Amino acid sequence: MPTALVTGITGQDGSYLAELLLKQGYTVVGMVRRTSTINFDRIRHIQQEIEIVQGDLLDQMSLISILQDYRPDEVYNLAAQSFVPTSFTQPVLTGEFTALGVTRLLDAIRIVDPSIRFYQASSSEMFGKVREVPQTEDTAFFPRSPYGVAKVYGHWITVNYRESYGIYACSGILFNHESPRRGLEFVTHKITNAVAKIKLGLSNELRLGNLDSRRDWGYAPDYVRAMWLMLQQEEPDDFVIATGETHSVRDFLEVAFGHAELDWQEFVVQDDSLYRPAEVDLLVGDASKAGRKLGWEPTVSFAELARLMVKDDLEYWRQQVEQGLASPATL
Ligand code: NAP
Ligand code: F7E
Repeated sequence: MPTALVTGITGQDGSYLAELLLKQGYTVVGMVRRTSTINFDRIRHIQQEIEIVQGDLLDQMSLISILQDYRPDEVYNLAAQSFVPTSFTQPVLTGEFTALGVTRLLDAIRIVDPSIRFYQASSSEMFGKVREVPQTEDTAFFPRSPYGVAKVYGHWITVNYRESYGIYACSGILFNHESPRRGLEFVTHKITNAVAKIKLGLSNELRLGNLDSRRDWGYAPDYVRAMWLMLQQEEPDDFVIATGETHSVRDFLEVAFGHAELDWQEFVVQDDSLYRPAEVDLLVGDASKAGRKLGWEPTVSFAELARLMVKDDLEYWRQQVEQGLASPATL
């Protein structure tokens, strides 16, 4: 049975990827950083089936030791400081995790076993102020945040280790992908969580920043399938993964509030403090290369994505109310 090491296993994508790899018969090793309180919410249901090991992208020796101890066939590097606004307030830390962390891991692979296959979680944020529409693997990068800049570094160091040392290293340029497991600070989950609370009388306001920016939003479980497919090919390569559709934050509000039969305009307050120093206005990806070479296609539509997230948040908050943990009185 092959062994896969997943960094960032406690995150949205790490948890879905671990599920997929377990189904494929892999031994799954998840790297987690040391925290004073355990944050395994997204992997609790599979915790008994995976091996958890402590390590940190900031600590080179921890990476080398993990590779020596577990001898993985594949490494998926999903760990990062992934929230764009935090990258503006903590740009150096973001560079350490999200950029240099990739080099630390690639160098550990080069030292321990260069036959290990490597996946790097690159991002559509690298396109930033887009040079063409839609964006492909050949579109020039123009990042608009310290996060985007760090991901450009991670992308090119992955390409460089492939070319310099012959490592089977792939960079997946993934556009935004969401799910009920998405962090609550990201705009889709922030919205669907607010829809549920408003519907149940637990809240009456949602503060947001720029409603005009457009994103290509897909469903996270579809996107982790693409990661795995990239590492099963004869030759390593880089792929854009996207739905090919773009929608504004306003469109998402319309659909998400609509699913709960609410009018978003009655509840949304625009808050200047939530605007970013530099914005990415329009993203839409062309995943035709992934379609051709990997046989990959998205399966969940924009409206369905919003619906399933609203449904999950409604279920969560209903349970909280039933258990007396939340009530309209606390509004
Ligand atoms: P996420 O939910 O924010 O998860 C990030 C993971 O990285 C968490 O498990 C976190 O651990 C871990 N981590 C952070 N710093 C670390 C460090 N120094 N050492 C070890 N682990 C560390 O992100 P996601 O949405 O699953 O995204 C996965 C990856 O894809 C990220 O690299 C992200 O930048 C990239 N990406 C995401 C999207 C998207 O739309 N979701 C699109 C393109 C690319 P803790 O639980 O301890 O915080
Ligand atoms: O913002 C606007 C905001 O934070 C989307 C990460 O996974 O995807 C994600 O990055 C848009 C932006 O995602 C709020 O200005 C308005 O234009 O959900 P987001 P992101 O920045 O696109 C990429 C592909 C990654 O790689 C990243 O790791 O929504 N927006 N009002 C808001 N965004 C947030 N978070 N909160 C607001 O209140």
